[in-house]
Amino acid sequence: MASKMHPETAVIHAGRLREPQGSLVSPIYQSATFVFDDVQTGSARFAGEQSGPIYTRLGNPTVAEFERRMAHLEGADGAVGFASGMAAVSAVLLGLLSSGDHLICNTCLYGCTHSLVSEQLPRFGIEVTQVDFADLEAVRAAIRPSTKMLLLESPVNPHLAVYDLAAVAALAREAQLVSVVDNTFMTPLLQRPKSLGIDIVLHSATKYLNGHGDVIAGVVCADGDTLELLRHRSLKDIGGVLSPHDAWLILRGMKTLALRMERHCLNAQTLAEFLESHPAVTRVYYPGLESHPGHHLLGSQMGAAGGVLALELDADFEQAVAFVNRLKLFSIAVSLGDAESLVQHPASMTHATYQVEDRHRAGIGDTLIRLSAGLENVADLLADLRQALAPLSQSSTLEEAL
Ligand code: 4LM
Repeated sequence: MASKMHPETAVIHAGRLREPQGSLVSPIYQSATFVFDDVQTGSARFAGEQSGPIYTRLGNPTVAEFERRMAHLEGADGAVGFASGMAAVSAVLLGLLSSGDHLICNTCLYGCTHSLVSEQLPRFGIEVTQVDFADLEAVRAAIRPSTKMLLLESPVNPHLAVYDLAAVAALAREAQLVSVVDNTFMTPLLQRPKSLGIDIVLHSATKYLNGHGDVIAGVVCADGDTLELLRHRSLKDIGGVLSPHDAWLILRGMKTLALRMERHCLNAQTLAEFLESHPAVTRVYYPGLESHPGHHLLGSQMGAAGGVLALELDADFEQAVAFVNRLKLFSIAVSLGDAESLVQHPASMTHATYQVEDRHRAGIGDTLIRLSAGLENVADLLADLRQALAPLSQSSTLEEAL
């Protein structure tokens, strides 16, 4: 039954907890520890000879329901929930790489993933090379005998570059490397990297999966022995455990994921088309636009273009800041994938972790502005953008007249 479910059904039903009272909605197992009938039972559970909960850092029924649902949706053997998206990223890197290993990752990544790979991993003797994954020959050339893993996001935070994941997976397989994709911007409803040959898929569940801006969480979907390493090394020993209450909130949020993604994508597409045609806007970054270099991957790699877009204005830094400050309906806040539309300035916020040269090399301009299209009526969002852009188009009309 489970494997035949459509994704819209699976976000509601896959891996459901069978609860003895028959409650429709799964209860929250809000307990740090679990009672054993006798010492033999406890010992058998610790030894892995008997299944059953022990202690929530080692596994919890509510968290396990979220993990089963995610594993089903991503087409993985299993999944492991973590306390944040960064806990999920670090669980993969610290759990699977060792001193002397080499990692190749994209030049542009979420700001804290960038600081994790560029500042923290070298402290543990893990070497890192950052390469633009648009150039797979450059990725191939960066491979060394000690290279173990490829890591990228697609679409990339914050400028929505898109990479050919099937080609990345083929390269990883050929060179016997583990491929890891951060699928946060897409969710498994819009992109399933494992179906393209990628080994490990992770998410910040803080974003679309939960969707309501009230939880910080992460999840890693993987197969076989890797799952065991993530559970035992990363979760048990490093300890970034997802709380049962937060897992329950994400499960509740996920029931509307399909509906929400549809509206996020529709709103983002409408905003991107409006902005692209506006005289005060010089560039719009959104894979749903024909002008986007990754547009051809829509419909094959990606089911839709997602709810995040970015733009550059025909304006200097102060004017760009003033534009953002004029927005009323878009809240100035980091994060994405919430019901509320959000706007932020990557260079000084989500990607402020970059050295200026590295940020420019990653394609993140000083005046780049990122929007997360929420679930509001798009006419209201358009009106907000229009009023905030108006002073800029008035000045460009004036310049043209002079
Ligand atoms: C943001 N992003 O961009 P936690 N992977 C990706 C992300 O965008 C993020 C994380 C991991 C933003 C947060 C402030 C692609 C986060 C990290 O924040 O640790 O759940 O996820 O606005």
